[in-house]
Amino acid sequence: MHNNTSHINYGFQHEDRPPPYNPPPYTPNSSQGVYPTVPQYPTTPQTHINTHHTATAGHPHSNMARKAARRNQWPCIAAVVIFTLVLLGTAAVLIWYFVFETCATGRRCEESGSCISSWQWCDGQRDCPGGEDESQCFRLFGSDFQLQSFSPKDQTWKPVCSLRWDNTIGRKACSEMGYDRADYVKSGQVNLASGASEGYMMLNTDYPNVIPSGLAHSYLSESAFCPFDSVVTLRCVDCGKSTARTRIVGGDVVTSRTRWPWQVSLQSGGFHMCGGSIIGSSWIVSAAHCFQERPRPSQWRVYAGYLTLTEMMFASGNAVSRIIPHPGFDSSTNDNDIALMKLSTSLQLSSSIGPVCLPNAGLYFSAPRESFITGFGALSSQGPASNELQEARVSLIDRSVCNGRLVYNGQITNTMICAGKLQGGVDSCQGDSGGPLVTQENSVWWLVGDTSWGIGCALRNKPGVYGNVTAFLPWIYEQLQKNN
Ligand code: 4AZ
Repeated sequence: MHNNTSHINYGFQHEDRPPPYNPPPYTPNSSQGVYPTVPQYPTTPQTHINTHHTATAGHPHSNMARKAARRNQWPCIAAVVIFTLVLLGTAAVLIWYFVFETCATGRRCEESGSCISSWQWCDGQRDCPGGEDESQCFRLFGSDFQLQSFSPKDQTWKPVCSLRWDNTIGRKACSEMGYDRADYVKSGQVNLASGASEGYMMLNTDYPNVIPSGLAHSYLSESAFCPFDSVVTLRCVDCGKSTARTRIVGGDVVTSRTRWPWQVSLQSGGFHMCGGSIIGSSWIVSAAHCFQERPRPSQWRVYAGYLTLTEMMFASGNAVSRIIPHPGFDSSTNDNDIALMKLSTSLQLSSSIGPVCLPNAGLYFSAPRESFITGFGALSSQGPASNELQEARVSLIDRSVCNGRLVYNGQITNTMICAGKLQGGVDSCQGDSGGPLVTQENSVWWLVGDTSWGIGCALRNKPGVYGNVTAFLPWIYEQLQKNN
């Protein structure tokens, strides 16, 4: 952290359907029109036959003539039948191709590649072999953590009515989102203005008197309203709690363990290398570039709950079981500079060791929002790591400003956020990488970014650049689920 003295977070919104699978939008009315229709042909050429009959009736040589006529008809009938069959066959192949090969009205399963119709996603039944059609069917919305469920019928997110909702199904929903069951906090309720949503999801009347198996989704049905307009709020992990008051000046030594309880030091060979943020009792968010040279979990220890590197020298830290760098990380541009670390054993959460919240859907953080960066990084460019944890107040900087000719001249991608001060003087620096950029909203602290790169430290027009956590949420939740 440089203490002398680099947006708009276009906020990940889970889009309109469960990420990370984004097929083309489903349009119930227009979809019928795109099927090739089967042409309607008569199955027997009756007019033709009748004509022959009437023409030959009552003729003296009628028997022979009729036989001859019938003989003459056969090629005709055969031709029509063959023609019809060929047409039907072609139509069937075209329909099959359209529905399954282009998967235009459905979505594709990851491994098998088979096409599943869009209403089969989030219907509570596993249709894909990997189960991804039922994998991201819940999300949390807004700073009050409203639970939303993906409606297969309307292909939109809908709030969940609190009627009959309990901790059993709350825990189930959190676990399906990727959170550790042990981290579950509570379910609550909030009153939405009447008609605030275009529809709701409600627990079936037989809940909880059903066998407690299957996905939480399979207990939900569409509903036009919620009794008392009461919808579910869900806390899957006790995140974003800090004793920090936001009125402080930038670039200070942190003297309270309960201020940034999610800050960790990632060490290799006994040296502080990078920062990280706790997001769950066994998960850390950091930067992908931290693990390029040391990709193996056994090469790392994670230190949580400390304010100085000296204290850590007398502690053993936590072992790491998995390191998952973003597959799209590009070391030449620093695009997608984010990684997840799973700990071998979960952390004992307390007031000095606790997770920061991942941004919920519907949360937009835009310039010049006040945010904080923390870390054990260098106090000046090329300097040594700081023994003490430092914090600094920065502002989010609009991406178009940060991409300006005098600033980063187009190098800031959608997976990046700039924060700092354009006049210079306050910034993150070497060793702060992977650490948090956080902001407070509704008394909760949210992880906006992970420290990634910059030109020098605290230079004028060269603010710090951070990974845009909002942009990575589909990927993050996918990893949490896979490794739950
Ligand atoms: C680094 O090398 C680094 N000024 C981190 C942040 C910044 C620069 C460099 C931002 O880890």
